[in-house]
Amino acid sequence: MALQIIGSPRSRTMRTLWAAAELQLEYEHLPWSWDDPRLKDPEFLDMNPAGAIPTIIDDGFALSESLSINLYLAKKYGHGDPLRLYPTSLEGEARVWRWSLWAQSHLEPWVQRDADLLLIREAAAESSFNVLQKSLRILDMAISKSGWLVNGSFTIADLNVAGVLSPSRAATAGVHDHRHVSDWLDRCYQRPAALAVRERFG
Ligand SMILES: N[C@@H](CCC(=O)N[C@@H](CS)C(=O)NCC(=O)O)C(=O)O
Repeated sequence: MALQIIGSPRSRTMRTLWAAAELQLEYEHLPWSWDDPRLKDPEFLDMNPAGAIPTIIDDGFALSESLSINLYLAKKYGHGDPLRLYPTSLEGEARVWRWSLWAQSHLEPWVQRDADLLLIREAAAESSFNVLQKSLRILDMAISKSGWLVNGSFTIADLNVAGVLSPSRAATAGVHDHRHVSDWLDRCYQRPAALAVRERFG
């Protein structure tokens, strides 16, 4: 097969699959996802140091960057009748570049924002989970002494801390790894007033 297109259609590879369809090209499609470990193999990084999709191999020539791939494919296969995807004049070609570079610099940053936000969210979640575990260890130690936070009996301190933690949050907070906290939280939420208010207000 002369042309290979590497990349899942659920990625920027869709741009290249679309161009290939417009150009009526035959190709072999390798639908690797953006997180496919093969993208970080040394042989792949030799072709595309960014380790990203789309990447094409056309008769042994490897190229990445979706818009440059499309310019290449259109120039190679799409400048004659009836396709006319690539202008034949110098000026027409310059305008095609102009709009492609404009999209890359003025629209693409907004597209990239989604991926960046995902990474930021993951990093923030990991960091706050670590802080949470440290806080739960502190709480566990405090409760281990008398079973409650202040004066050896239930006070508004227990209500406030248990109220912030709440059973639904506790389920995802890893509270069960902290034996005293887990037991104390159950005792707090089993109190008649806690049961009654949850029964009434859901
Ligand atoms: N500017 C590049 C962006 C390529 C890119 O970031 N592709 C994503 C998938 S849409 C990817 O493969 N990410 C994996 C990585 O960067 O490790 C293009 O237009 O092709």
